Amino acid sequence: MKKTLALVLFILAGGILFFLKEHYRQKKTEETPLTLTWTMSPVVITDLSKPVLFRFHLSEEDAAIDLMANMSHPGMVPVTARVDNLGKGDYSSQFLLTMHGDWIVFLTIKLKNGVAVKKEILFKTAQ
Ligand SMILES: [Cu+2]
Repeated sequence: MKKTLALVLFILAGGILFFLKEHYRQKKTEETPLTLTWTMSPVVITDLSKPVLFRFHLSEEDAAIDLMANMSHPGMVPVTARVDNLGKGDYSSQFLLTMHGDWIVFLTIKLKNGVAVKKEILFKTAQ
């Protein structure tokens, strides 16, 4: 009888520990911020007739990224472009800029867990 009780308590304690561990892990994942680094090529944009290549690195692999670029002033037609997944958290996209000045790239990043994160990148052309 005592042995059975000890066994039940042991299993119960194990269950509680497992629950706490899972709960803690989930919470930690939600609080982990998504990091994004990026580069553009060319670094100095002078010629608008050639596309600009953007490379993104995310702390998350295999995200689905929607890209829209627009200028900081109103009245422009936004530019959209495909974002390719290069693997290991690397992504790339290239598109033509329609005007010199200040640009904003809007990224909508859909993670594998279904969460969507929005990021913005600011850059300007040489003129
Ligand atoms: Cu403009």
